Amino acid sequence: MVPAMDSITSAAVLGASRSLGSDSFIRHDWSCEEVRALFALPFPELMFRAQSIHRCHFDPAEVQISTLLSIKTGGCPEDCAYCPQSAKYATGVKAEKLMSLDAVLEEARAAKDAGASRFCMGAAWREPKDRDLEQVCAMVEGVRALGLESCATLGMLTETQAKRLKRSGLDYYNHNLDTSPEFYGDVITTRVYQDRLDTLSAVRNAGIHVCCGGIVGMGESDDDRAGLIATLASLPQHPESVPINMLVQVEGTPLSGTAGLDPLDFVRTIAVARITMPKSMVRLSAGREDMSDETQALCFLAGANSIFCGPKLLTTANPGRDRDMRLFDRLGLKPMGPEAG
Ligand code: SAM
Ligand code: DTB
Ligand code: SF4
Repeated sequence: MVPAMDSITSAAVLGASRSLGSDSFIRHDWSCEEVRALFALPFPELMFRAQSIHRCHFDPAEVQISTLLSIKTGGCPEDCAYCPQSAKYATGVKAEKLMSLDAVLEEARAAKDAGASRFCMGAAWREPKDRDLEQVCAMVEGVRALGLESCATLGMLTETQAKRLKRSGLDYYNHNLDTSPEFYGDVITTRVYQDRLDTLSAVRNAGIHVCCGGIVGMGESDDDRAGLIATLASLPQHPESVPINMLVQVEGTPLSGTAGLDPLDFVRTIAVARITMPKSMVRLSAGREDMSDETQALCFLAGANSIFCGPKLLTTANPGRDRDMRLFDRLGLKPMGPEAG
C-alpha cells in the first residue's frame, strides 16, 4: 500500500510541476490582496506550493554562496532606522575610509578559496561620488579577474553611474526596497520610495542584474510584508536575486528593542517570495546568526537558495563557515556553482 501511495503522490506532484514550471506562471501583476491571500494559506499548503515551484526551476539541494565585504564602513548621512552605519545613531560603528584596492582583492581571494561564487561589496553611502565610483570600478575589475561574480551596493545611482559600473563588468547591483511603500516613511525620512525605484530602473537599463529585497521584523504589519513582496513581484522584470533580511537589532538604532517577529512569519515571507518570483534566487540574508538551524532549514524548504557565508555581514555577526557547513551536511545541501542566477 505504501509504495503505491507514494508513486501516486509523486506522479501528481511531477504532473503539477511540469505545468507550474512554464513561463506562463511568471506574473508581474501581483495585487497586495493576492499576496496577502498567499501569506494567509495554511502553513502546509504554503510550503507545498513554494516547494513545487522551487523544484521547477532549481535543484532544491543547491544553495548559492555569496560573501559580503564592507568596503566603506559607517558615517552614512542617511537615517535608516535599522542601520548601525548611520552617522545619526550612536552604535559604536566607527566611520572609516574607502578600503584600498589591494586590501579588497585580498579579501576576495580568501572568499574564493573558501568556496564563494559571488563577492558583494557594500558601502555606507547615500550615493557614490564619481571619484569613489572609479575606485569601485577598479575593484569590480579585480574581483572578476579572480573568476568571481561581482556585486556592489553603494546607495542611489544616476543612469550615468550605472552605465559606468556596467562597463567595469559589474554583474549585480543590490538596492533594497526594504518594506512596503506605506511603511517606508516610518523607517527612513532622508529619501523616498520613488528614489529607490528610480535607481532600480537605472541599474536595469544599464544591463546590470538586479538584487532587490527587504527587511522583516521592523515592526511592520502583515500587510506591509505583503506590500513589499507585491511591489517586488510586480516590477517589470523580477530581480534576479531577492534578499530577505531579518532585522538585526543593533543597540543605538531606533529599531533596537522592536518586538521580535515569529520565525514562522519569516519562513512565510520566504515562501511567498519564492511563489511570486519563481526564477529568482531568494537569499536568506541577514539575521541568521540568531536563527536556529531548524528555522534556517524551514527557509531552505520554503525555497531560499542563497546565503551570505563568512563570520561577518557588513558590521554585524553572521554564522561562521563551520556552522554553515555542519548545517549543509545535516540537510544534505551543496554549494551552487557560479553560473547560477
Ligand atoms: N548604503 C547602501 C544602501 O542603503 O542601499 C548600501 C548598504 S546597506 C547597509 C544594504 C542593505 O543592508 C540595506 O538596504 C538593508 O536592507 C540592509 N541592512 C542594513 N542594516 C540592517 C540590519 N540591521 N538588519 C538587516 N538588514 C540590514
Ligand atoms: C542585503 O540585503 N543584506 C546585506 C546586503 N544586502 C548588503 C546587508 C546586511 C547588513 C546587516 C547589518 C550589518 O551587518 O551592518
Ligand atoms: Fe546608509 Fe545604507 Fe545604512 Fe541607510 S542602509 S544608513 S543608506 S548605509
